[in-house]
Amino acid sequence: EFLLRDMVLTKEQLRKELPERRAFSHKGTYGHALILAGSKEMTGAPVLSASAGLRTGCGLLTLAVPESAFPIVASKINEPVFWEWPAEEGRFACGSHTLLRQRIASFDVVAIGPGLSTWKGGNNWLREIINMVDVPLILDADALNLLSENLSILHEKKGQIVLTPHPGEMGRLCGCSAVEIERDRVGYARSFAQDYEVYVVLKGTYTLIATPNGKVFINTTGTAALAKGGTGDVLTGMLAGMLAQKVAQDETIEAGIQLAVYLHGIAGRICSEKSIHATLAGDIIDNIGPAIKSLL
Ligand code: NPW
Ligand code: AMP
Ligand code: MG
Repeated sequence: EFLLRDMVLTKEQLRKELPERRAFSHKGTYGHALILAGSKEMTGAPVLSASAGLRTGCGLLTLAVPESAFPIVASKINEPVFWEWPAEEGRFACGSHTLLRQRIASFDVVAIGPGLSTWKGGNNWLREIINMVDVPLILDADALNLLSENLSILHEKKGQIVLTPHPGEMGRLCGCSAVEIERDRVGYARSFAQDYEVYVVLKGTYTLIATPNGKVFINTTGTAALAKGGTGDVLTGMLAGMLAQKVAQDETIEAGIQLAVYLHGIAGRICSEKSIHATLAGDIIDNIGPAIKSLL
């Protein structure tokens, strides 16, 4: 019981980790995040992730979407800079390797996955990116599905990696069912994190954060108001937005991951005060500010 209490994320511990907002600063002080998201059929997910990232406080955010989805996505949101990615059949295609490598090197954090969909050759596309990125890399949603075709590409990583599976995605990664994952959440998250030396954020009613060195933290701020399409895409954006600030200030990513997960739950709780049924993913984004404020 004592051990369990130690693992639960608390307000007292996390409020010290909030990135400062200093008077003498500018957008460059707070980091530049890159999010690769969307496909022809899923144009909402990139918008949710990008808005959530900016609301969480990063200074700059670039949103890369396949060129086929670009006009729709760009018409929905003003704040990110866009990267129109070469597309094949509405999905991300491999571009010029040298150009890609050069451009990707300028970000403080990269997130891939919301609304990507999956396609033949997608695992190779992901492998190229894993090989190029030496800053923290967040893999979510379809990036996890592409990854599960061949997990060994994780061994080619150059920087720290954060995976954010829900139990269904975790089951695909581990080659078992979501039900089996739910029976031993701590066990699956901890072993995967240690075996592949990555952070695993196993989402659910009590989201777990397993670290590469075997620690596990539990978040209890969530609410069933979050049980709605798009809330995971919001979490991915929040992780990118938080880690961009942490990395720009040269700090470890562990506390950044904890903060994003904790605040996502608090934003959900604030929404649930109005209605636990009617909350939309976009409402979670609108309440990131109040959630941060509640920590101060
Ligand atoms: P079941 O059968 O429902 O109980 P998928 P996805 C299981 C994008 N989105 N506990 C679930 O089980 C995402 O970013 C785009 C237990 C089912 O088998 C992705 O790119 C939106 N089981 C893409 O859609 C808004 C759980 O997992 C499977 C579980 C597909 O993502 C929506 C479902 O997962 C969406 O975010 C739990 N807690 N959670 C947009 N507006 O553009 C899930 N499962 O097949 O990976 O589908 O998560 O919807
Ligand atoms: P995704 O399935 O990727 O859209 O992610 C859903 C998000 O909502 C994750 O952060 C989950 O932890 C959270 N969530 C979903 N249902 C609940 C619930 N009943 N209680 C707490 N958090 C939830
Ligand atoms: Mg998701």
